[in-house]
Amino acid sequence: MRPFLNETGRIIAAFAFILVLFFAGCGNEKSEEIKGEENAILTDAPYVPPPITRDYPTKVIVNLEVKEVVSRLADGVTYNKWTFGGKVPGKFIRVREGDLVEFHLHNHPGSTMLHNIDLHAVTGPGGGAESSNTAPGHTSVFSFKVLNPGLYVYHCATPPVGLHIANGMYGLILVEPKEGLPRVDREYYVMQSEFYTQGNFGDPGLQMFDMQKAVDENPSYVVFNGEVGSLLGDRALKAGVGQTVRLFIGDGGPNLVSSFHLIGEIFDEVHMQGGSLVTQKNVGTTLIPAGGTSILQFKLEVPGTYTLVDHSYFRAQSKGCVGKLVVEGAENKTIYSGKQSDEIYLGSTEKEEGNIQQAAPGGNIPVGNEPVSGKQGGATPMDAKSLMATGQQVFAQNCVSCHQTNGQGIPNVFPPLAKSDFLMADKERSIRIAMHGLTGPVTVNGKTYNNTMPQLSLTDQQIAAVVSYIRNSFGNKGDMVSVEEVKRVRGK
Ligand code: HEC
Ligand SMILES: [Cu+2]
Repeated sequence: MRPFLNETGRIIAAFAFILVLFFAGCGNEKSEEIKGEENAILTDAPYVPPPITRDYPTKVIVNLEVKEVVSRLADGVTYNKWTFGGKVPGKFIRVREGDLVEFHLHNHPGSTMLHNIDLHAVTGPGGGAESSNTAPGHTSVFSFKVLNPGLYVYHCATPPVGLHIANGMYGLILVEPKEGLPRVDREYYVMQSEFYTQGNFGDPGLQMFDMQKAVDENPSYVVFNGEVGSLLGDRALKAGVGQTVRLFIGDGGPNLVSSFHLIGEIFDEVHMQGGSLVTQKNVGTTLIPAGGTSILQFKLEVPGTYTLVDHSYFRAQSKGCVGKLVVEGAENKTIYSGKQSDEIYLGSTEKEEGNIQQAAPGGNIPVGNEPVSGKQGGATPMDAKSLMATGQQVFAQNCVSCHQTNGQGIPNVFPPLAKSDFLMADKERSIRIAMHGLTGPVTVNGKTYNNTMPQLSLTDQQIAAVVSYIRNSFGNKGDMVSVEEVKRVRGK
């Protein structure tokens, strides 16, 4: 009798059998069976629920309460925030790819509005919005299977949607991939957003929503985690040298895109727009869309304070969008030295002229009309031109913040140096002021100032330069001050 299959036939059969097993295996993997149930752990920013250790999907029950609460927006400033869970941004939700989420949205009986939730992690119409429309004092329940791993924004989508978002209704949901995320030492939750208030930035009291500013996309506040200073002082994020940090960043908007930057650090890995892949490495500033996210990971090599900003800089400088990460641990001077020296720099043209002079036959040619004479105890003697150049720099670094660019001062606060009768009347006194600062009432050009100028710890050479400079700038005309004169005043 012939064998049922010849040899080739047997090989083909075996191969087909393996293929069948393979596809069966794949199929199995795709539809992992949901086992058991658990209540989601929810956290307020900047904290994140612990990583998921399960290697199977489960039913996750989320209970989230919408509440309208008057709370701090900045020092002395409050706002009626509409919240998912009592704070802005809303609670962080962490689930695993394949989980079945049973969402219970509670609207507090004290609410004035209907609210709902649109989670960008949902596959289904409205991201859950229609199924979750909830009147004050009601609870809605709906379920969804999280099919796509990634970091997603959720927000209220009750019309007018912009208003509900502007009042604080947004948060993040992380869908961890099946294989989990690589372990890191610290994870934090930071969400940027804007507030449109009728008052300007810092105007005290309870602030009302300003529709026109919102339409114009001109917020009074741009903040991290719902208020100015949420990540400053005691509330700064913390980490240690050698640690790896992961930031789950979101942008609630409602309008602005964030150019997110961490001053002094580089993002080693970026999941652009919060997707499941590391899409870029070694990034300085990353874009986060309104209603979008980013996952950023970096290792800290050097201790110190690092600053989180939206690099659209006036948002950081004038609207509150700034936070800190404080890193403790041992210095590593080979990576970052800190300041190694601070020397006087006279500008390249000065130097070149100096070289030419030295090369010129017949010795030094004095530059400027009032050379400052003398043996100055080791310090390089400075001529008038050098004194003025150095003085200008000392002024720019030490005085301009108060006395202003053209020495005009600020009315009632900082007296003018420009055409100041007080300054020009007494050279020695002006040296003493640059040396020790000044406090108590002074009259400058007929106006009385009673404020304090701090001691600035300048060297004698810097003092000679800056006093020479201010006495010969901004319309002032006087004689130069030598280092010797400064030393004499110091000795008194
Ligand atoms: C932090 C602000 C601040 C800085 C920085 C500062 N000053 Fe002043 N300065 C003041 C104030 C305030 C007064 C008036 C003090 C008072 O009321 O007693 C003053 C007064 C003076 C006066 C006398 C009043 C006048 O207008 O002639 C001189 C001169 C002067 N400063 C020079 C300097 C120089 C030079 C520097 C930089 C090296 C400097 N100041 C840096 C705040 C400052
Ligand atoms: Cu709402």
